[in-house]
Amino acid sequence: MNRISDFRSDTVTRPTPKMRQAMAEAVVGDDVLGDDPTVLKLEALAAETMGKEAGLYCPSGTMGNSIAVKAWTQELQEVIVEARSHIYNLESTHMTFISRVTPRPLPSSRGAMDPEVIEANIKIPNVHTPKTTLVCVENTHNNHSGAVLPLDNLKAVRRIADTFNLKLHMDGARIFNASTASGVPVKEYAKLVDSVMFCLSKGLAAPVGSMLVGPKDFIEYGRRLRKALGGGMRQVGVLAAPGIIALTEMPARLKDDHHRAKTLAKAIAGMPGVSLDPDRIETNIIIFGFSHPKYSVARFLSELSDRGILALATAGGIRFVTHKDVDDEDVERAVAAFKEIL
Ligand code: TLP
Repeated sequence: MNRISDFRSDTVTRPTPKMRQAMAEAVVGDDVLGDDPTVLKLEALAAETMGKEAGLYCPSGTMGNSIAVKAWTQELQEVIVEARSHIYNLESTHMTFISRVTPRPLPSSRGAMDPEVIEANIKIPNVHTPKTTLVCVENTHNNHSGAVLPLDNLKAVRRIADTFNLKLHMDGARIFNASTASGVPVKEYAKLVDSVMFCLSKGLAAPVGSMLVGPKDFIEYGRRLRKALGGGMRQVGVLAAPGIIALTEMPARLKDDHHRAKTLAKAIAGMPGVSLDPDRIETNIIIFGFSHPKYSVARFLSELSDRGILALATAGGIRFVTHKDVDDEDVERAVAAFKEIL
């Protein structure tokens, strides 16, 4: 079979043999009844890792974010989001559909919103306007090419949130990538926000699942919301077991993904049609603009695919993501395909 180098996302990572073994051997109960020991262990571990009171195992990152927004808000309220954030653009409008709140998208510098602009957009309710009650930040920022949210910016946003009595939620789908790149421990990020959602099923390679962590009463209410959204699962310890391995053993290897992303970015920057500054690649996501006289984005992706290289079109151009299941040879194959086509 011809080799496929799959750079579409770190969501494509397959469970490791150790994860599959753990799935086979997982001790399970009924998690809706609250007695699946493996899920309880994962939830406690997630809370402890982030320095929060409690954790909730969710089927997806989207559900974790949906629960957080719903738990922190009420109807007739407004939520400040970053204009290119995943929670605003890529989660099927759950803010309006589930929480019935208005998202207020704000511009940013590579995912970091200006605290003064946030402050200027906080609404005091009157008969015309909703009340602002929540700010959502994303770290790393997917659509800003995996940019790490600067700690100083997060601290400044926290100060605004405290001043105006707002909650602060972090979509930390890739918070371990952020921590790996910046050297800032995940707990440092987490202590500046009220809740964090992070994914086990991206670079950490678990087959399924994301964690929501925060205060105990928030998570207790979140558990009810998860059930209402159809996310209560029964013998789900079989999925939590690889999640424990993801959380404890997989963060250490993310630096390899970052290194490969940098190598790939340096090699393709400057090729005809590619607009990319490799210095901006901090983690495992490369987004580059593509404009070529001969190839549209779709045509170029199809040429790559013909050579066994998979990537995705995105708002800013084309996205390549490095992860556990692409190695140095895959990077070399991708670079060779670029050279051949362009
Ligand atoms: N991102 C996916 C796609 O939806 C784009 C990907 O391939 O990167 N927050 C962030 C920052 C994300 O990147 C994602 C998934 C989610 C939340 C949602 O996670 P899931 O897919 O588990 O619902």
